[in-house]
Amino acid sequence: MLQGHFILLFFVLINSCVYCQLYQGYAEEESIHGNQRSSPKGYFGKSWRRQVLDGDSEVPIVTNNTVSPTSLTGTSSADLEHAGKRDGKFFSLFTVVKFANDDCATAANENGTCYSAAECSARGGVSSGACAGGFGVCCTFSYTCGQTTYQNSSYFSNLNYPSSYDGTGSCQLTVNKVSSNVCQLRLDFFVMVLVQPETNDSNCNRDQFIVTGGSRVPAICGTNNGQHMYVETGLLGNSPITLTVVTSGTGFARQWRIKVTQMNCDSIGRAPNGCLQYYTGVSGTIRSFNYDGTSGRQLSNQDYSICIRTESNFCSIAYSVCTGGVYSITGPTGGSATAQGTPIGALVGSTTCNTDWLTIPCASDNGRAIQRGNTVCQDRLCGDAFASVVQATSGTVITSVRPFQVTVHFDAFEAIVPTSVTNVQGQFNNRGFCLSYIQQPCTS
Ligand SMILES: *[C@@H]1O[C@H](CO)[C@@H](O)[C@H](O)[C@H]1NC(C)=O
Ligand SMILES: *[C@@H]1O[C@H](CO)[C@@H](O)[C@H](O)[C@H]1NC(C)=O
Ligand SMILES: *[C@@H]1O[C@H](CO)[C@@H](O)[C@H](O)[C@H]1NC(C)=O
Ligand SMILES: *[C@@H]1O[C@H](CO)[C@@H](O)[C@H](O)[C@H]1NC(C)=O
Ligand SMILES: [Ca+2]
Repeated sequence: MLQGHFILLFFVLINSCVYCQLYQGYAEEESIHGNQRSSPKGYFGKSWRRQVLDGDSEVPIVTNNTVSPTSLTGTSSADLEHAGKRDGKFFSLFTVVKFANDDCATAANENGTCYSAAECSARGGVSSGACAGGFGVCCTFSYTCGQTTYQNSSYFSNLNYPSSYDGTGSCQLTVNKVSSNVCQLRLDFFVMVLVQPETNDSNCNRDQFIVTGGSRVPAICGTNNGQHMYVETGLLGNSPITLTVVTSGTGFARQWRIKVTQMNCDSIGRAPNGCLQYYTGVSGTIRSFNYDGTSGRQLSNQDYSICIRTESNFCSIAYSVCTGGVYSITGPTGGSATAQGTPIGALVGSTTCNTDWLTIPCASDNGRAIQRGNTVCQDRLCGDAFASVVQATSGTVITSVRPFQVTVHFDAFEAIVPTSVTNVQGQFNNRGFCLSYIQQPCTS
């Protein structure tokens, strides 16, 4: 359609303007990637049929001879050549600006996709702010309950977002692959505030965020702003993935806005198989779902892996509790409904850690298989202090087993244990974990 307009415009110009006879409708093309302009692709005055590649947009603009292409952005050797032409025999009547459909920042500082204004509205997007040097609009695609998306980088929000939602319902977004080469979805929870888990066993029995149609994803609830998940869609078949937010009962202001990015099978940003969460970078922070250093409780029924990309020239990784953060995944013992019992410290091994634990392969306090007290490294860690040896306080845990991975196993119970019962495996008021990681350079 755009091209139709373009050709029409071209003829109108040719038939009505004096230059056109003279210069034979000389047109040129500018390429812009994001805000960077690359070399003009060359003149195409003789070639009237052109292909617009998927992933690109084109905007025809009418120019005078007074408009300098160098005013778009920067200069390049192509510009000099261009300027020479303009000053010499030829000058342009109009230009077709071509740009990639890259990420852009909207006026509200969300990530959008750069499209021409016409494409943005044709695809059902909302434009907010300019991109591609002003030739495109930063376009976002927002969906809410009961809708279906066929669009990469879609946002799924509660009804009337940014207002909150308070009620009972099941709100679903159906996500179709944009191409058969999509293997994963990345879900970014910019805002994710649901009812907290119930207080007996910390199960999500009122509200839940669930994913169906792809790889197994734990149901979550509570507050999960800033968390993310990868969902495997499978290469074969084009069956959609469904994102569902179940809300139950009134008296709580829910709010969510989830970005859904489709990942190509061969994308370098793709998470390795089996990783619900995937982090890159030499250092960072990993947290359990519904983590909140003061009030959030660890969610029960969680089984998933957090993977960290091994950066080049790094051979091991050190984890420690985040500054000002908490770590409590089992313990303390002897809790009651109202009082915390005695802290149990760090516990290790599969005999002790048999309800809720983290698996960090060959975790040790020194990065070697034999650690303090001549004990061997441990795979399973639990308790209310984070260490690879049994001790009262948290320490640093190092492993050189690659790929770097922390596997979470939280069972279905967080019993408030009656005082009459001996609480062998204290599971009371657990808050989950926040761990900082730093990759350690290889030493020869
Ligand atoms: C064309 O040039 C005139 C001045 O010669 C200028 O006022 C006008 O804005 C220009 N039009 C475009 C589309 O650049
Ligand atoms: C936008 O994308 C960048 C990188 O892709 C990311 O770091 C940032 O958090 C995103 N922000 C929003 C609001 O989407
Ligand atoms: C929590 O435990 C109490 C006491 O056993 C029970 O009465 C109540 O129904 C339980 N609540 C839930 C949500 O399981
Ligand atoms: C979806 O958009 C992201 C950028 O936001 C891009 O990295 C990814 O390749 C796109 N996916 C597909 C299937 O084109
Ligand atoms: Ca538990």
